[in-house]
Amino acid sequence: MIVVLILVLVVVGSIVFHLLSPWWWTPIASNWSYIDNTIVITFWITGFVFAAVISFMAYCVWRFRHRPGSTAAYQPENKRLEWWLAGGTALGVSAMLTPGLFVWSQFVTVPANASKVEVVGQQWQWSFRLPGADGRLGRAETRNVTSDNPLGVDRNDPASLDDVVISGGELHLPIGKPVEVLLRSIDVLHDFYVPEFRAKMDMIPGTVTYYWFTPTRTGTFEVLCAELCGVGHPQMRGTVVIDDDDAYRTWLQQQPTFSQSLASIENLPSK
Ligand SMILES: [Cu+2]
Repeated sequence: MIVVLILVLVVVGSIVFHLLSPWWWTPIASNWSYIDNTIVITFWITGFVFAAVISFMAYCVWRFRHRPGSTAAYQPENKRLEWWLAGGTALGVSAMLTPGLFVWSQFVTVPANASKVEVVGQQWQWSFRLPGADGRLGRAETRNVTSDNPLGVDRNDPASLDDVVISGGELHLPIGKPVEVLLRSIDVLHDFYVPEFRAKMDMIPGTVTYYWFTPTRTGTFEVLCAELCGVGHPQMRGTVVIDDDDAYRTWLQQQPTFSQSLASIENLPSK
């Protein structure tokens, strides 16, 4: 009887813990409520299956407990039951996977009016690059990386010169405007993750991955690296600030362009 009680407590305790848990999601700050919806669907399905399986176990332990004189029946096959189980499992798995396919296609279909921002991961800091007045990011290559040019921006590409490079600092973005995030790594795998944006993606050396989102709330948000990238991985934090339009413009005007930073480095007396 004690086993039955423990099994029932496991079910009830898990549901109560889920409902009362203090470790729920951070309040959302982007358009990706669809991603939350898919996770909620998964919680419902896995939660229902978990509760059903454990409750069935509890029932069997109680119903088929040992009684003197009763013997076990042996039933090696039951076609009907197997069809039900296989069909039910297929249905549950499809219900969990299908919404994800729709959300994924939205996640990587960038709206035409999205502005661009480049995020560069390296052991163990975040850097950012904005396209500047021409709206275009200049070419960048890991082989161009030097201490003066930490993102490897191509100096010979005219589109690079007005780019705004933020090396190891804060990224600001305006509220309510869709932004395409272009992800690059100059050493190992990283993953750009801001929990409030509900969006993340791996950054792979040698290629550019991307997604988009629209910030829906002003505030300061912490960037985490969501891909184990070496001993400094837990310290690989950054900051994204979502501003209203005025504050964003003020901030942007204070940022030096790539050509201005190059000029100030070349004018240093030590060079
Ligand atoms: Cu990392």
